[in-house]
Amino acid sequence: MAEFALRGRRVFVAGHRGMVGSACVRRLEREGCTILTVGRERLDLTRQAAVEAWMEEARPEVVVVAAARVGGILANDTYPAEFLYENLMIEANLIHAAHRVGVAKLLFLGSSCIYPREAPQPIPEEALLAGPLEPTNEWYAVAKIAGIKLCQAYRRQHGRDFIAAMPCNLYGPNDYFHPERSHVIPALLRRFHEAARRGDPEVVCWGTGRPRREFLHVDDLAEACVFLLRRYSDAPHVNVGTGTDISIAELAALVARVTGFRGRIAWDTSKPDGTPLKRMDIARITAMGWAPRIPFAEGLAETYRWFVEQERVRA
Ligand code: GFB
Repeated sequence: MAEFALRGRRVFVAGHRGMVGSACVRRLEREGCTILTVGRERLDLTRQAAVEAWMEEARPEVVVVAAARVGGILANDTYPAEFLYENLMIEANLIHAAHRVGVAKLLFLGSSCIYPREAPQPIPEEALLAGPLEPTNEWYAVAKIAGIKLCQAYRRQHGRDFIAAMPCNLYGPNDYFHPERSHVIPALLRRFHEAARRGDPEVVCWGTGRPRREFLHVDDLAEACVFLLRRYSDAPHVNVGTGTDISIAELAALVARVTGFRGRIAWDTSKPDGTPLKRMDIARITAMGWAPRIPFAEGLAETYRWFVEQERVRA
């Protein structure tokens, strides 16, 4: 397949202020393309007419759909309407508008939570829709599955080069470090950091600590996004991850070390565990020639330094 050239193209990164979108912008800056972004104060992506008008004016040739309502296990479980409605609207508006203005290439980003709760490990792309979803994030998952299907539908009916990538759990700079609403890494980095500074004897984490998760640094994902934009043009979605996982208890111990917390780690089992296992099979993307580069311990320490610096600036 001939490589899709990004140089000189008008590339719209939807969601450029988020962790994924900002990493894509940083990575695309090295590609010699014109990066288009728009803030939420100027464009509400859940409004179809506004999205269509913006796309007609901006005329992107490439679109990266990194905009989404995201959050950790508790946020997903607490705000099902927002997670389903907003994600459906954002992706439907962007994908349809991209078709209307004749976008040459679109990359849609989903999540490993699209797979059935009891999917075989490691999870191959073919496991999609083969069984019931994990209840804590089925709303988000259903929206993301619809996004994959929208890409496939526009490809099939209109010949559009719309592709989809499914990353595992992500972390890195520009993550959302909220104690309740965020994903496990930013939540624990904040909690352990604050406990270490106060000299608390104990930190409480959620669930049993037994679930296992696969974590990819967002800069590795951004590298994969550029790789797929250039080299991939097919209907099936593509898993993006490291192919390895760790237990949440192991993660908590690592976070304790990184943040200098020396006390006890306790587990609040009234909080949900979520999917027990969700390690992805990354054979498809590795066969194409992509591999993750950032070792987890290094990425975690760097993310912690980023967080500490943000806190210092804000104080
Ligand atoms: O990162 P997380 O919220 O996402 O939680 P999921 C991962 C695991 O960490 C769960 C445990 O087993 C949590 O119970 N955990 C322990 C904690 N302490 C904490 C804490 O303080 N905060 C959080 N958030 N978790 C999300 C989906 O599921 O994964 C999204 O809800 C998305 O839809 C994302 O797909 C990638 O991996 O469980």
